[in-house]
Amino acid sequence: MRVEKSFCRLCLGMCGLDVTIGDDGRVASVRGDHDNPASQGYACIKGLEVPTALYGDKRIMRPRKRVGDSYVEIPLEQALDEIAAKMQMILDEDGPQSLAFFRGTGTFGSNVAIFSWPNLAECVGGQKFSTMTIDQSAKWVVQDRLGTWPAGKHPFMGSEVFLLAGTNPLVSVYCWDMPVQNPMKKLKEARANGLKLIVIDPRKTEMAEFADIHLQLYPGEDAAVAAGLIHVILANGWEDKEFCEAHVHGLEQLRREVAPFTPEVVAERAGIDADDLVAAARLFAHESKRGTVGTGTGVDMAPFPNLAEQLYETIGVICGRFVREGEPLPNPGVLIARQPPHAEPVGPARNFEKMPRSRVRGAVRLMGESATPTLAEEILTPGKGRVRGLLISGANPASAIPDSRKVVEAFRALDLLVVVEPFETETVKLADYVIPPKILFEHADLTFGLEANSMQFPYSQYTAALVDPPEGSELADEGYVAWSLAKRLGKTLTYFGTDLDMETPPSDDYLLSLLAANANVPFERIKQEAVGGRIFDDIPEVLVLPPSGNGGKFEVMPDDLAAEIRAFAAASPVSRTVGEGNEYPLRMISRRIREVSNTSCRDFPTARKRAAYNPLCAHPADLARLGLSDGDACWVSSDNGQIPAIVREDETLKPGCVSMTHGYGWLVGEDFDYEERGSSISLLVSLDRDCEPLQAMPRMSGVPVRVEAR
Ligand SMILES: Nc1nc2c(c(=O)[nH]1)N[C@H]1C(S)=C(S)[C@@H](COP(=O)(O)OP(=O)(O)OC[C@H]3O[C@@H](n4cnc5c(=O)[nH]c(N)nc54)[C@H](O)[C@@H]3O)O[C@H]1N2
Ligand SMILES: Nc1nc2c(c(=O)[nH]1)N[C@H]1C(S)=C(S)[C@@H](COP(=O)(O)OP(=O)(O)OC[C@H]3O[C@@H](n4cnc5c(=O)[nH]c(N)nc54)[C@H](O)[C@@H]3O)O[C@H]1N2
Ligand code: SF4
Ligand SMILES: [Mo]
Repeated sequence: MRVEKSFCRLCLGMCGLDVTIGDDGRVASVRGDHDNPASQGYACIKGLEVPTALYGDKRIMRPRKRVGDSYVEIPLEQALDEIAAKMQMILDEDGPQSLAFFRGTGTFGSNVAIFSWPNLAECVGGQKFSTMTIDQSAKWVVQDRLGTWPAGKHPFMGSEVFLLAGTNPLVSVYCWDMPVQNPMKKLKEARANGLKLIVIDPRKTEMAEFADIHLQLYPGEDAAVAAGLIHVILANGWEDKEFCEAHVHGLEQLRREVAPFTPEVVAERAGIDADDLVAAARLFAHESKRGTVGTGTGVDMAPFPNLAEQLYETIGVICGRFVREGEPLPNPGVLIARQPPHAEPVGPARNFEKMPRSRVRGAVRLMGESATPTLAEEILTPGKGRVRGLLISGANPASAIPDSRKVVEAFRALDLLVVVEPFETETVKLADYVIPPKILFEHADLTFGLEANSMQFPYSQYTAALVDPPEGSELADEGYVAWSLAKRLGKTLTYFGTDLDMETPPSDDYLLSLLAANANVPFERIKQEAVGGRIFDDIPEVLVLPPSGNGGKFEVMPDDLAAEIRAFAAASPVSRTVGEGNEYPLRMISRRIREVSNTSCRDFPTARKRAAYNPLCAHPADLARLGLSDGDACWVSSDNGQIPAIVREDETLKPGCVSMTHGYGWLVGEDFDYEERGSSISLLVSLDRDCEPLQAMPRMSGVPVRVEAR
């Protein structure tokens, strides 16, 4: 028996763990590491059950090849030979655009894997897809057309005020703008130091419980609320005039476009109180000087995501809520050494206008990625460049992409479907080849993903591989899969600008050392000193420099945004299309729960016990009107499909809104029992209608639905 330090990789929290390893060399149990300086003992229920992930009966132990409706196990090298031969055939016949590489949230589980698929796509010339374009693609659009401040926004810790819209980090352990490790502790510390919180969410969430002001809006009305906040700020002169003068372009256009969004108009549209809106604007812009805005999936999955996201960001911009000249960066960077930035914006690059648009639907490419909502159509639409081969890593798109009926139909039409995946999933059921990878404590890793995402202090953790893969298994290193496919195709794989030696397979440690090539702390020192997680407080401060004079300006009302805000103003407000007398009187929103992560961890013991199926949560007032009560069986229908559910009464929801957790159900077309596996809300969402035209983002929140007794 021995106890080793490591970290969980089931979500981006990367909580520090004490891992107890038995004499049989297997992980016996884990617990939160109280000595870890970032997560400070926290680990959620999923993390505590990782032995199930490693040794449960849903783990795939050996590579598979599909034969008809069944599969056979084959050696890894044979699988890689056959996959490479099929890739080559597609490349020869149709060119690189016919190969697509899809990366999902499971690659957060391995910081080598995060880069393997994009790097492989690049060396082959194939199309890159990821879950980002069914998640928070609006954030990429906004960076590209508003501009950015290289020194970053005000950090959460030390702020007087924070506005959080459409995010619930206390459950999701995920937010771009708030430290997420042990989020409750961080929140309580910040509150004790005087932080005031504004939460904008249709549900009184775990986060909203802590809010000083909670604006409980209808989903899809964020653009109205954000425009209303800007309207009140500008009307009262609460903006940072000096900052706007120096760094903002288009303020007068902004003032003009938000003029119609008076508190009364916004209150009526969004179903909130006009006084609360004004109070929120006052608290944020007039009564506080430090603190900014953070948004989550709620904003980016509802209608008008680009507009709403950009207006929220604009609130921080006009109030100048950025790390300024002479101030130190909150995180000088451990793995990603930060250069001293100048105190000025980088103006909008509008790169999305420069890349060729997609073959179908004309969707833009963001950060070099094709739009995932168009993937099914890319496969189903004949013609040159049709996607014929799809290689997936760390994702379960047969369930996670909305409109799974269409997605599954498309996946069945592929000539080659490969998935690198440790567990039985819907996508595995469809795959021609399945390669199971080493996971968690079976491979070395770094907390690179955490630092790249939200780490607001100089923290890093390294873990070596602690245990061997289970006996009798043949599991792949994810870096090796990408390397050996590239090698078989006669290509050279590049990691962070370094061409790999294509004769000797790279070790995980070598790939991690490339990841740390620009680190402030040498990789060898991180390996030695950060095994239990460490805050490197000896890294010199990085101070923000004076403006160089060559900076750009934030564009707060470009023409495309103006067109969007006018279209939004002309569209029917949700408050007038919700409720009795409408064909679909209710609005469905997402509901993340601690027991599962998207389609993952569904088979862990606690999830099976507490959350085997996903109930339809609704406010008692709505249930009374529907003649339904807690525990009743019901149907939920949208204009795209119908799913079974069981009702759960929930007073935290805004009346008119219902919620269900996504990632449940099973493969479309296969029989299963709702009480065993729940329902897939993906079936309610359309990939064709109600999409944001620019990047084809479907309406995944605020979906109009009807609920009836079953
Ligand atoms: N209706 C609706 N649909 C949604 C959402 C919603 O809110 N509502 N949310 C959307 C969002 S935000 C996202 S990001 C997507 C998520 O979409 P996906 O990323 O496709 O969903 P996950 O279930 O997280 O899939 C991760 C997969 O990686 C596997 N995995 C775990 N560890 C490893 C590893 O170490 N290596 C590899 N290779 N694989 C591993 C897991 O077993 C799992 O099958 O779903 C989206 N779908
Ligand atoms: N336990 C668990 N953790 C997870 C995941 C999981 O599935 N389970 N998924 C992971 C992934 S892939 C991601 S991307 C992150 C997401 O992390 P978050 O963005 O924090 O996701 P949620 O917790 O779903 O919070 C979204 C909030 O938006 C609200 N909302 C819905 N519609 C609207 C709207 O129109 N406007 C506004 N203002 N709010 C709205 C919802 O009520 C909800 O409270 O979480 C990650 N962490
Ligand atoms: S929050 Fe839970 S699943 Fe995420 S890293 Fe921590 S223990 Fe793992
Ligand atoms: Mo996500």
